[in-house]
Order: sequence, then structure tokens, then C-alpha cells
Amino acid sequence: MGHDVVTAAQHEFYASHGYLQLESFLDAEWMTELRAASDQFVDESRSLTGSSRRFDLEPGHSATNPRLRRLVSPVDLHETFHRLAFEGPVAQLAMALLGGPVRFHHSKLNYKWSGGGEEVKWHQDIQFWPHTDFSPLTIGVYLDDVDDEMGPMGVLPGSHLGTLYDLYNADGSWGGAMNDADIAALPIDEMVWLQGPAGSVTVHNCAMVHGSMPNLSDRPRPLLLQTYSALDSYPVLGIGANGVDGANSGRIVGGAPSQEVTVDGRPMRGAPDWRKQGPPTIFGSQQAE
Ligand SMILES: O=C(O)CCC(=O)C(=O)O
Repeated sequence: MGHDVVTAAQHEFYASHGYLQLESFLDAEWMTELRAASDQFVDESRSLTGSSRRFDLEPGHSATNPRLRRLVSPVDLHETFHRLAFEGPVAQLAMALLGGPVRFHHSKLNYKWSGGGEEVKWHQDIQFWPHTDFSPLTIGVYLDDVDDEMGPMGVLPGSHLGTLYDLYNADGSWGGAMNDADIAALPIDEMVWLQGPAGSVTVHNCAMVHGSMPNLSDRPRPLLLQTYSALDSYPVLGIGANGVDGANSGRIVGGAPSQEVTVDGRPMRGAPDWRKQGPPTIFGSQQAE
């Protein structure tokens, strides 16, 4: 699968609407592998009585009745998730939409379990992990068929170009969701619900207003999400999840770092990434020691 996985019309749609819904984008072979990997973690979670760094569990989770909210950073935990995100069709889709090599940010597998699996309140993602631009996007893969009853992802077309909402609670604590007054002003009837058969893919821009209802069906709704930005977009450290978001965060897919960055509208080529070996002094660099 090459970089031409999206048509020009889909590119334009994504740019103006802020989302895409690609039905049955992944083939049956991928789905079998992904489901097997997911099942392995559901089994592993049975021995747990509470959430851990790896698993976010619903109250009531038990060995006989596992109820998972989230598997954290699946790309760091299983080769199949890793291959999908860094080489497979999801990597190809990210590169196609962002126009070349991309910077991986993080991944998660949201289960939204059957019989009331929790809602995700209306929010935008970018406040959780601000970047130097608004290129970041998240690609979701439905591991099972998803219909309206199962709490599919809902998006508000075009909202990625509008207001960036305050996701703090009235008492000043972080809430991670829009407040009631802002929600009341949204044209909720314009919301689009992205359901589809297993292997269908959703894409939403980091500034898209989105969320999902509780899962009222008797089937879990596993949605595997992976986030990428353009190569010249960087996470702003010191805010939210940036810097604490998984071993593969910052990995370049399909190319090499360019160190190009635009700050406040001014492009430049920044110094190499010295996080691993520590910075040289300006004297050593200038004297080419
Ligand atoms: O799982 C969903 O339906 C939405 C997930 C989401 O918006 C998030 O985790 O930021």
C-alpha cells in the first residue's frame, strides 16, 4: 500500500470538514491479527483488581467479567499494534494525509465495554497535548462492527477550524471536557456519528469537537487510536501528556528528522535533538570540536 491511499477529494474533505470515515479500510488478515492481540490483553487484565499503568479498568471489572476502558500505549506492548502504526496501512494513511514523513505521538485502545461502557464527553484533543501547529490527527480503527447503539465516535464537521475550548472545570481543576454552556451552544444536530463494519477507520483533526455516547449494546466497542503530526510539528513540553506519552513518542515514520520548525509564523532549522546524548556547548559546536 503506497502513500496514495486517499483520493484528492478525500484530502479536500478532510481539510474542510476535519474528519474522514473510511469503511473497511483494513483487510480481514489485519483484523484477525489485531483482534488476537487485543484478546491477549483482555485476558491479561483478568488477574487485575484495579487500573494500572497499562490498563484503565471500569469499576466492577473482574476475572470472569472483564470491563476495560483502555489499554494504554498498545504500540509499545505488541508487535502487531507496532507494525500497524509504523509500517502498515495506518502509517500509510497518516503519511498520505500529512503529505510525507510524520511524527508519531501516542496510541491507545479504547474498549467502551458492553452494557453501559462509559461515554467520552465532548472535547478537543489539542489542549491535552499542544503542538507547534494544528496538523496532529488521530486515526481510529474499529476492531469490531460498530453501530449506533454502541457509542460510535461523534464529530462536529468543520469545528476544527473554530473555537479552541477551555476544558477546565469551574473550580479550576482539569476536566478534559467542554463545559455545559459551551456544549449548549453547539449545533448538536450537525454531529456525524462514525459507525462502520470492523476494519473501518476514522480520522479526526486535533481541534475537532468530538466525543461518544455510552455503549448500550451487549457488544464491546474496541477502537484503536493512533496520533501523528506533520514532521515539522513538535509537541510543546510542559503541557498535558507531552513528554509522558509512551516509548515510541516522537518516532519519525517514513523519513528522518529535518529539524525544520515554524514558531510564531517564522520558519527555521533548529539544532539536532540532544535529549539522548546531552547538549554540546556553543563553543564546542562553533570550534567544530
Ligand atoms: O473512544 C472514543 O469514542 C473517543 C475517544 C476520544 O475522543 C479520546 O480518547 O480522546
